[in-house]
Amino acid sequence: MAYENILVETRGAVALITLNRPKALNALNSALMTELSTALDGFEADAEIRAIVITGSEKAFAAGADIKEMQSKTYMSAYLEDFITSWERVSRVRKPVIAAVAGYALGGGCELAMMCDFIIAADTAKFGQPEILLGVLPGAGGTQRLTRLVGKSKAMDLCLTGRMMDAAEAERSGLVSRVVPADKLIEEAVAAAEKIASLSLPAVMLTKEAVNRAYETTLAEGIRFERRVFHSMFSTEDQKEGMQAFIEKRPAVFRHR
Ligand code: CO8
Repeated sequence: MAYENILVETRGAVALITLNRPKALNALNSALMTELSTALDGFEADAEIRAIVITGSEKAFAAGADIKEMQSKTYMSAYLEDFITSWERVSRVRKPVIAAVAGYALGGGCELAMMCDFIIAADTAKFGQPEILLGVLPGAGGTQRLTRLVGKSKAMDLCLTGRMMDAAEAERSGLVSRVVPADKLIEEAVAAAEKIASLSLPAVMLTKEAVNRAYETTLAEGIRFERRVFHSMFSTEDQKEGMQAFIEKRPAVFRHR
């Protein structure tokens, strides 16, 4: 499929999606988000793909939702079209998704990165929820996911002042998993994705599901879910192979089943 607002490529079992509206700092409009959803649908269904990286340009992961497209919306048009709900496809992807962020990740850009499983940031990255400066508030999970990730005080600071935080502050506060030199960002993110893609796909997908439970339920329920899933792992071929390989002191060859 030919895309106009994203670039897609595959590197073995890893899919790389690059947001590509350079003239608008990758501002997220409905055309781009529809293409992103279509690409994610395709990679989710493709058995050869076992991990996905989403990135932007050196200057911007994404500078937010497209303000020019959004500006004329009314309450009714936003409500009737359920504005943004269809933009959350990435949060429903079952395979692992890494955000590789350089430059601006603002507003919907920061929210999109937070919908991924984890964020690897270039040392040039700048995160923020500047919606308040536009007279609105974050609308794609910013007040919720950011608060869970960095805590109330910093989330309030960022959402109420609209200020940006740099990569070092983002790492310190738990928003990003690691910071790498900008010229190594894609290499590092793809290497992390390749590592994950080399592991047992059922174990990876169930690990993702179990970690996400931590955000949706009580500790006791989360532990119960983890225990049930852990028990079920003993039914997989990959568990037999992984443990046998350890005992035989050889690398495991997972068959993803
Ligand atoms: N929307 C539309 N166009 C944009 C956006 C945007 N969010 N950001 C930048 N652009 C455009 C500019 O208008 C400009 O276009 P033109 O050359 O035609 O005037 C071009 O990109 C380059 O931008 P600048 O000239 O402003 O570049 P600077 O380097 O001077 O500044 C900044 C970079 C600081 C990033 C600045 O562009 C900026 O502040 N952008 C807006 C950031 C913002 O407010 N983002 C929040 C938007 S609201 C939002 O995201 C709501 C969330 C909705 C949910 C989304 C679901 C995933």
